[in-house]
Amino acid sequence: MPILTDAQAQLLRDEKTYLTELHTTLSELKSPPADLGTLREALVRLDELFMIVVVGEFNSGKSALVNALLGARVLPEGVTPTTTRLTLVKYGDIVHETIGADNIAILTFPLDFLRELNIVDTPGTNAVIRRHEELTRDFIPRSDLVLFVTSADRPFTESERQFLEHIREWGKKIVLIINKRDILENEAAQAQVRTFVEENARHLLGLAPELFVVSAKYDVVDGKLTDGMSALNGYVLSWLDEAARLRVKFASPLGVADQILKRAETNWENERETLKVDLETGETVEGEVNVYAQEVQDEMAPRLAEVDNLLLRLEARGMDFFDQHIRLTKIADLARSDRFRAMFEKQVLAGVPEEIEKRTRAVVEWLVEKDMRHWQQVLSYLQRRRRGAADQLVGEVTTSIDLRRQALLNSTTEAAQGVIASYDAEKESREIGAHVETAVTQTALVEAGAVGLGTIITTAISATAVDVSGVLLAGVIAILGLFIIPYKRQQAKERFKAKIQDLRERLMNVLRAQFTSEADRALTRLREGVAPYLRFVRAEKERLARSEQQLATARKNLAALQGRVAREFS
Ligand SMILES: Nc1nc2c(ncn2[C@@H]2O[C@H](COP(=O)(O)OP(=O)(O)OP(=O)(O)O)[C@@H](O)[C@H]2O)c(=O)[nH]1
Ligand SMILES: [Mg+2]
Repeated sequence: MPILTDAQAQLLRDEKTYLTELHTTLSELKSPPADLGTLREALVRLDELFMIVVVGEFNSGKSALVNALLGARVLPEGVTPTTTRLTLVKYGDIVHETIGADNIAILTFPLDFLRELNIVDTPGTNAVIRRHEELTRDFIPRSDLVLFVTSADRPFTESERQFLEHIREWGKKIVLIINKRDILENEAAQAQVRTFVEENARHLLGLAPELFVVSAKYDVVDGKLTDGMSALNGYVLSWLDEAARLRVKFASPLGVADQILKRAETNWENERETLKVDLETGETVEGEVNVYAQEVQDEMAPRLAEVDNLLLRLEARGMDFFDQHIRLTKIADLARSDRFRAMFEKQVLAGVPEEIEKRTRAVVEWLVEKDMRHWQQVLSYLQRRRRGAADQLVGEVTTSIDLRRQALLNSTTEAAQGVIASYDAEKESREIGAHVETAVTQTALVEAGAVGLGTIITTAISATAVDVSGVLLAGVIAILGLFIIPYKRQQAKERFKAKIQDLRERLMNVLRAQFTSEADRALTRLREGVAPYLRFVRAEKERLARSEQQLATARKNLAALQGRVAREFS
């Protein structure tokens, strides 16, 4: 680095700080190691010499061109793909080649301008040896200025267009060189090629880059450069001007930062798209669970009401029975309580315990069926998401997040599948039914199979017991008809009503409590089943919100630095 002004020194420090911070941010955001490496190199490059990198398809004459600039044929030239490794030419008192880090050849050469500029010869692109192109491609971010050499006999090929695009993405300064001018027959042909290359380059790069038409082989006369090569040499030497060099030197790492940041932004956008699908699935699954909870809540009451109605009808039948049978005309029946009891059981009670059991069982089955159905729904959502996520894994760069998502979807769907596969509705109903039964028993409502009805009958009947013989003997039938029987009837009805009321309350309470706890259990199981995936989705959402912030800050700071560089070297 040449001597810097205070402002430039500050700018340099800020730029280094920025690149370091960006590196930290992007490694947090899991940018690919290659990108992070490139960023680190950009930082190191700030302290290195200005680097001119010569690129182009194999056989276009890159090595010949560097040789011409050096004024000596130190680099091998050849018609087949010749240059196999990156060769950095730098100043040295003697011509000497060593192999440095990254398998890059370091060639020292005693030429003054090399004290300020390094020149790099690269393996050609579009050669059968694809590794050559890769080496050169990966080196582009490290360059400050790119000399793009195309051969006059095949100017601007498709592969050259692609490669040029790659260089442009890194924000590098590009100079175009049409080599082997001598191959073209006349000036008209030269002009034609020049126009063709210029137009294509303008189209691709947005502006026409500087362009030289040279003959690396023949623009050397008596050891002196002529024509195009002489002009190109002048151009290279013009970079000895410090201001020009500094401008590119300062801007170059920011171009690299811009490109790597762009990749991270694109990656973020892709992740957000994926998250969108996860969020949708998460919402649908959560919605399904809530629908389940709501449905159970809504449908429970009418279903229990059906059980309750049985008791209400029983009450009504009982009232009727007492009205019809506690009468003077039925005094004979009344006198025989065992017969009265049998009639009551037949006309009022018949089938009620079985009905209650049947209805309760229906509630159990409803609950079990509902549970099953919601598991199946949840499973189908998860499966759909799993298929989508699996498709995404194919062919693309897989991140740890992708793998984690897939693992979670796998385990969650497997858990759901497991629940469904092992779902024995009958067994489930039996178990819940047993729970319900136990609960009902524990409230002492069941008595010899009948739901507390025995007690009811006993209390109701005993109220009707009439000491008929004594009354008859007293010969006061009128009193019996007018007062005692209606009183007994009233008493029986009231007691029966009270008993039924009590029974209804207790039965409803215990059934409601039992079914609610069964439903809660099923709901908890469903919630717990999908919880890991939902937690993942929430965590992803938070992570992406944080990275969005970090990327925005990095982007803003980059723009500020680029502005400062532009102003400083305007
Ligand atoms: N006619 C003509 N031939 C040239 C010119 N420049 C280079 N050549 C020849 O083109 C062939 C390729 O030259 P190189 O310098 O090896 O080409 P390169 O671009 O370095 O090729 P790779 O290292 O394989 O990528 C050699 O035979 C050179 O002699 C030129 O200006 N005119
Ligand atoms: Mg070469």
